[in-house]
Amino acid sequence: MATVYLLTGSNLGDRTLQLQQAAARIDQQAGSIEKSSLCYETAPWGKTDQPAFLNQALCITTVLSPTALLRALLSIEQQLGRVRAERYGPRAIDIDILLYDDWVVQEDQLAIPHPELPYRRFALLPLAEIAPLGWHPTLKCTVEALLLNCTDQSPAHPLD
Ligand code: PH2
Ligand code: MG
Ligand code: MG
Repeated sequence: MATVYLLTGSNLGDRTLQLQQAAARIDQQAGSIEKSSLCYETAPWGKTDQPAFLNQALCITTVLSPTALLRALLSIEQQLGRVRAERYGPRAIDIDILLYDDWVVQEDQLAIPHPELPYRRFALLPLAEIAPLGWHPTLKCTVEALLLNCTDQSPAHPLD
């Protein structure tokens, strides 16, 4: 059984509903949700002329391998109506694998830890809420330390 941290995100349509639907399907189809962060409203990163995102970090336990988990998550994105368009562009739902135990995976379609995690406050802030002591296996530091050292200062605020 692996412990995995995911990040869900949405900036099109009913963002709250889509994060809720994604979490429900992840729990049914990908692994059992053990912890979830608050939903954070976050400024768009990478391509700034698009609506603000809602992002949420989830901790799941799963028997799926990283590749099988990726397939399950892509299927859930499709079930929720995701249409793949431009890189970093707007999306109804995005589900990314941030950390998979202390595994390092480098394949064509899958890199774990998520390569951009250290540079993204919108991912580190919700992740640090549920896993401050989560371990980054290549940078050899905690999530808390990544957040402290993150140069991205884009606004991100928890919703209650
Ligand atoms: N996802 C992206 C690009 N930019 N910005 C925020 N705030 N949140 C995201 O989830 C996000 C983004 C590509 O996956
Ligand atoms: Mg993403
Ligand atoms: Mg993605």
